Amino acid sequence: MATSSVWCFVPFFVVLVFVLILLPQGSQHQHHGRRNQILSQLSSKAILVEGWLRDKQSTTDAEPASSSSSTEYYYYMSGSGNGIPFSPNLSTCHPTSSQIPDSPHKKSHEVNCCPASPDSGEPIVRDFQFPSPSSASPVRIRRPAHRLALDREYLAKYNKAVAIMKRLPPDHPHSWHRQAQIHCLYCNGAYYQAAAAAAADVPFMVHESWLFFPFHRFYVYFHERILGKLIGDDTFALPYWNYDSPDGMPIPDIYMKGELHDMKRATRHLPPAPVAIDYTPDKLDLSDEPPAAEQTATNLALLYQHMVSGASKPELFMGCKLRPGEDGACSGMGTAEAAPHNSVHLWVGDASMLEYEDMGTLYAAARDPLFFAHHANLDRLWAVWRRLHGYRGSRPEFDDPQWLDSHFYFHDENADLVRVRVRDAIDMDRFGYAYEEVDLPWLDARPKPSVAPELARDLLRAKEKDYDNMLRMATNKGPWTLEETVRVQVTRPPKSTIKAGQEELEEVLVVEGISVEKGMHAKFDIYVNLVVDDTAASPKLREYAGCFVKMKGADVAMKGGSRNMKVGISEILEDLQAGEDESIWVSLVPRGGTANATRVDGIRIEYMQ
Ligand SMILES: [Cu+2]
Repeated sequence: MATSSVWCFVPFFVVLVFVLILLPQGSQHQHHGRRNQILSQLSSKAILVEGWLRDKQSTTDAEPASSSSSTEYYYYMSGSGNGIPFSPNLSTCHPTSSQIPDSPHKKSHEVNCCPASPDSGEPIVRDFQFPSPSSASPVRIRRPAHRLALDREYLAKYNKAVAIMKRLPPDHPHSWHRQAQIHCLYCNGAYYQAAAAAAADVPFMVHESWLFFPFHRFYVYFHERILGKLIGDDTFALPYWNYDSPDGMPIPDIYMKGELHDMKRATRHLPPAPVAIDYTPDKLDLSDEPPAAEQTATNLALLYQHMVSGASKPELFMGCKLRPGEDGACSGMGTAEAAPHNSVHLWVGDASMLEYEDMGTLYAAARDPLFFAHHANLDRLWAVWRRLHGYRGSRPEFDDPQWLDSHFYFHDENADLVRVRVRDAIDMDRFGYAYEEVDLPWLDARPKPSVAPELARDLLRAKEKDYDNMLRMATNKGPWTLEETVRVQVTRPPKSTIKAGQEELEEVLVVEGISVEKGMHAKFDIYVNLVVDDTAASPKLREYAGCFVKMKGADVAMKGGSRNMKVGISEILEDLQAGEDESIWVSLVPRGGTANATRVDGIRIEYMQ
């Protein structure tokens, strides 16, 4: 084993020597820092590679790994982000800011989520292994939180586990503090990417891309096992906040007391108010808060669009294909990350706090115990989405090694630092937990058009004349500031460009180059062929295609800081009888008080396989 390890390092050192020779010799000053940076990247990587090899050879029952050690070496040889795995460099942990100084509205504030003794000083104990199904450990059943109010035995256990966690020394990997900081580390850009030397200072982020669901699955999984370990109960399971069922929409009562309570929440959203999955932040006029029944209907209709109709393809549901380095950067959240994820975070957070703490901002969200119930439900919705869209077992949404071999690090219930890969996140059944089944009322909540399609056609034609001298001239190219609704006529690509296998193609509306002033949250809704007034428009109408929601603190964006939002519209066009039209009207309707901080570059249509 020792001999083979040595041989495996040969290519690494050859490349190291090459890198040193090839680094430009001119302007020494400038390059010196860069070179040191690269060197430190390489040496920290060497430690990881060593750990990787050791594990490969010492474990026989490990998952068959498609990412071989040679793939790891490929990092240095390619220098590009194509086809290589993607991970954070733990040795680069640094303080970051939650709000950025150039915001005229708010001051920046430094956030340091790094542990006092860095994780990079710890050995990677092993690669993730599933709990053995043959062992005596039973399946943990995650139940809907709103049904647990009377289960005293369970509540006592859950509260006790959280209490122990909160009293651990703050630097212990199992402490409540460190558990919450994980979100800050991976979401506020506290690590740089490890993938390529060229990416030395590109932040590693798990939101607004295809990493969102896999990362949070592991996060909740380890948190749950640690809680169980602290009370010596290997059946302990977290509850889930079942806000996609009418009875489960308010903040569950069990999170209103004891260790599960958090003071920093919006007081006007406490029970029995149902969650507003279409939440409009900064709404000052409380008098027009919809009745509970109406809010419930809105939530279900929105979920239908975000889970089914608008999310028929993995990229639409899960987010854009993030790759290493600046060139591989993308920032495009999936439909479910916009809402319910972001919208529910903002709805729970305390709007009187600078950043809507705790839940409304990334760095602080996981300080609220409700965070884990929120994310357990998202985890469950991912599993439901897979079932609905034909992804069974370990069939991946993206058959792409870059995604499958992307990895993160967590402390497990034994406080060992473990490396987890996206490919291991896919098949939920192997994790030893399951969700208690509930009805999915949103499956039947397919909305109806606001007016009969024939009438809508006439109304749109009349509007077309109105807009003739305005936006039609601007075609579909911005930029626009969303101070008011932007209405644009978007030409559909000619049918002749659609290739074979037409049934499988989804027509996708792409809102491009969304930029939000740093430090601000933002929301706008997207409608197709909207004929009613903006104030009457809601997700209960078939014309609703989706929304864009940005949480506070989600500012360490990718290159250029701009984002895309993609939503599927094939079924909407069918229901609006607009499937044969050459163009459609798209409305971006700003919601909340921060629209003047939101800009959009353009809107187009693409077809997605
Ligand atoms: Cu979250």
